[in-house]
This record gives sequence, structure tokens and C-alpha cells, in this order.
Amino acid sequence: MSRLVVVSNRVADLRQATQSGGLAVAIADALKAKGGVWFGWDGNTLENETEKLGIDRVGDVDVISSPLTVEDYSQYYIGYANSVLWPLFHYRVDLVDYRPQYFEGYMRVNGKFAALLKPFLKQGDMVWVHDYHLIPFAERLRALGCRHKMGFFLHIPFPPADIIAASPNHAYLVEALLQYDVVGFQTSTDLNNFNRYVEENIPDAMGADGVIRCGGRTVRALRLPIGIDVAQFTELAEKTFEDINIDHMRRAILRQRQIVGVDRLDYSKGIPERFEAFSRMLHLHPELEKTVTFLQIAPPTREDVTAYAEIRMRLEGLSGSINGKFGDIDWVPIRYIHRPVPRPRLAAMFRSSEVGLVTPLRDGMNLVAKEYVAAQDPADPGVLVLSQFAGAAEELEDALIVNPHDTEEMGEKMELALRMPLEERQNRHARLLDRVKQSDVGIWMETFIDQLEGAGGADSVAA
Ligand code: GDG
Repeated sequence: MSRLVVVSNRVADLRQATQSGGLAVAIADALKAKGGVWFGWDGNTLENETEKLGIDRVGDVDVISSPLTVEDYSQYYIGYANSVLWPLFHYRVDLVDYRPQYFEGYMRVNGKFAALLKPFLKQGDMVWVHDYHLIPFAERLRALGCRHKMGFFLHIPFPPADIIAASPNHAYLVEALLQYDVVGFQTSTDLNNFNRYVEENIPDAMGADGVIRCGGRTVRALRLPIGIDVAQFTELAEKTFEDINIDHMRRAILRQRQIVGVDRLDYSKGIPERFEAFSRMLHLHPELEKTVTFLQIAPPTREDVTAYAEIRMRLEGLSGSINGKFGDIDWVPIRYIHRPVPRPRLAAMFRSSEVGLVTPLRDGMNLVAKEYVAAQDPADPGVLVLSQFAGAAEELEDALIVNPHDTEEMGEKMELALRMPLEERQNRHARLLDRVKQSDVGIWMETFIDQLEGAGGADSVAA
């Protein structure tokens, strides 16, 4: 059995992993089961370069981490990763802030990280790299002579070729992806976009069998939707629901329902459109006044990027004006919280909210949609309102699907969700829960590792 080496922009604290998101837990579990290495940025920035790595051993897992210099942080992380690739891959060409030094920083950090990891690699190791920060990682490792099996999973969307073309480095980015043996995408749309780019730009690479052959190597691109640890999240929601039950009972007595949204405060998540849709619903259905509250949790993220500061100001303005327009001394229509909430409380809030609103303008998958489903009481479940542009919509067809740009339609669907009869809610929820279980994060993890284990011919075998 090969040892697993996971590489991601940030390493999670394995000792705290159960308190954080599903991905950290899944990676931690897989690493603990197989033994292995987790390598990435430790979250710190330093004025000057250092070769000193953080090395921690938790069970059979070595966690190896490195700080970034201030310059690396600004060019690689804030710059190329989050001011070029993130907006571009979310179809927001208008927000791309391309500068040549950003790409230089991106390549520098990928090269530096590859060189730092190389001495720790053993023969037969499998390297699994995560997300857009580290697309060049395999190419950089191979340039250093590593011939290990390498896989990559893209957590965000892969857009059509016309959009990718807005980055002057698009040809390199795709060639770099082709240095992996397995490349995983969230949805068939992403996979098709990638395959089409290869077909159109790299002559004779795409085989009739869907396997890409180039430079003497084979690359398997696949769709593998990520999920959550369903059993763990359901248990969390059941266990902690009691803590907020008083709030739930109070709302039941007052006949007040709750719509909930939980997102990092990111322009891709469609939060202003959601506020506008809620306002539209109140305008069109005045009978709903004082009967429903919209609770939006939106913890801060990437505040060093200008576009994030702008979206924050926009949201503060919108929630203020909607509350000013519709609110009363005994009713605040929108409760907007710009702070993180502990995970157990989040699970309980999902369970106690009649509607879950997940309406990104574009999203790789969106785990909140799956968490909302897993948290419900099957006997009296809430209704998921889901954007057609979330990767999750490909699986969760039994949600109320909306176009997040159409605030009028969204408002109507929210109202429909609030008055959906119990039987329909139960039927939809049962089907949704089935789908959420089918892509449980454990299955996702095992499937990717199996693919990587079985990948590659002689060229991909570790030297
Ligand atoms: C990327 C892709 C893809 C949010 N607020 C709080 C909090 N959260 C948790 C949620 C959920 C996670 O963070 C967010 O996951 P998402 O999937 O919704 O979104 P991204 O962060 O953009 O993740 C995405 C994902 O990678 C995995 O592949 O699905 O499309 O963009 O678990 O619950 N957790 C706590 N407090 C908060 O206030 N504790």
C-alpha cells in the first residue's frame, strides 16, 4: 500500500480537525488510516526567507509546514491565487487583477514548496495536491526529477476555454494540470470544460476512451463531487439542537419562521442578490411581515483583497436599508452576522431553520447545501433553495432550484418554500439525503485514492 502525501495551501491542525470542516476531517482520517504526510503553508508570514519548517507528528501522520514571506503572501496568495485565479475560475473576468509579478510569485512559491517537500518523499509515495493555489506543483516536482504518482483535485469550477483565455498563462496552467496522473473536478460541467480545452488546444491528446495522452504520459480526468461526513454532521445537529431549542420554541409560539444562509463573505456567493430577493418577497407578500426572519452568517475572509472589502460595504448598506424599510420595533427582518459561528451551533441553526438559502452566482460544489440537508429532522424537514450555478445542483435536483440573478424568481421560491406542505418537504428531503449520502466525503476520498493507486504506466511509477 502506498503512503499518501497530501499537499494543500494550508495545513489544518490535526489535533483540532474534528471541530473544523469536513475536508480537514476526511484528509485527517485518510492520512491516519494509511499513514502519511500533510504539507502546506502554516498560515504565518515572515519578513525574510527561512528554510525552517514546522514538523509535527500526530499519530502516523507527519505534518510539515512552511511560512510564507510577506512578498510571497502578497504575490502568490493575495495576488495570483485570489486576485486572478479565484475570480477567473468563478467566471468573474471583470474582477481579475492581473499583474506579471503575481504570476512570478505563484511560480516561485510552487517551486519553493516542491523543493521543500522533495527530501521527504519516499519511493512509492502518492502525492495528492489540492486546489487552484497549487496547479504547478506536479510540474515543479517533476522538474526536480520526481516520478511519483501525482493527483490533483480542483475544488472550484473549471470555466470554459474563452474565460480561461483571459489569463495570459492559460496554456501553461493546462499543461501543468497534464503533469498529474489523475485530475478530479466537482461536476460534469467542469470536466467537460477541461476536456474541451484539451481537445481544442492540444492536438491528438484526447483519446476516444476519454484518457488524455501527452508527453509519453497518460492523464485521467474525472468528475468526483465532494461531500460531507453525513453521519457526523447529522449527529452534531441532533446533539446541539437542544442548546438553541428555546429560541426555536419562542419562534414557534410567535409563528415566526427562519430562513438561514451561511457563507464566507465572498462575492461568488451571491449574498447581495439574496438580500434583494428577500426584500422582493416582503414587498410582494406583505402578509409575511413579522412572520419570517432571514439570518445570514457571513464570516470575513481574504480581507486584503479589494473586492472583498467592497462586497462587505455593499452588504452592510443593503441590510441596513432593508431593515430600515420593513423593520419594526418588534421585528428585525435581516439578522446579518459578520463573525464565524462555532460548527456545532451552525448545525443546530440549520436544523431549526425552515428554509436554507444557498444561492451562489458560481460555486465549485457548496458544502453548506449538503450540511443543511444532513442537519434536518426527517419528520419535519426544512426546504433547500439552491442556485443552479452551485456544483451541488447537479446532484441535489430535489431542492427548489433558482437562478440567483433573478431576484424576483428567488423571492417567489422563498415564499413557496415557506408554505410547502409537510408531505412534499418529507419526500424532497428523503431524496436529497440519499444523494448527499452517495457523495459522502469518505467515498469521495477513497475513490480518488483508488484512482490514483491504479493510475499511470511505467512513466508514472515512482523512480
Ligand atoms: C471551496 C469551494 C467547495 C462557513 N461559515 C462558517 C463555517 N463555514 C463552513 C461551512 C462549510 C465551509 O465553511 C464552506 O464550504 P463551502 O463548500 O460552502 O465553500 P468554500 O469555502 O468556498 O469551499 C466550494 C469546497 O471548497 C469543498 O470542495 O464546496 O465550492 O469554493 O463547511 O459550514 N463554519 C463555521 N463557522 C462559520 O461561521 N464553524
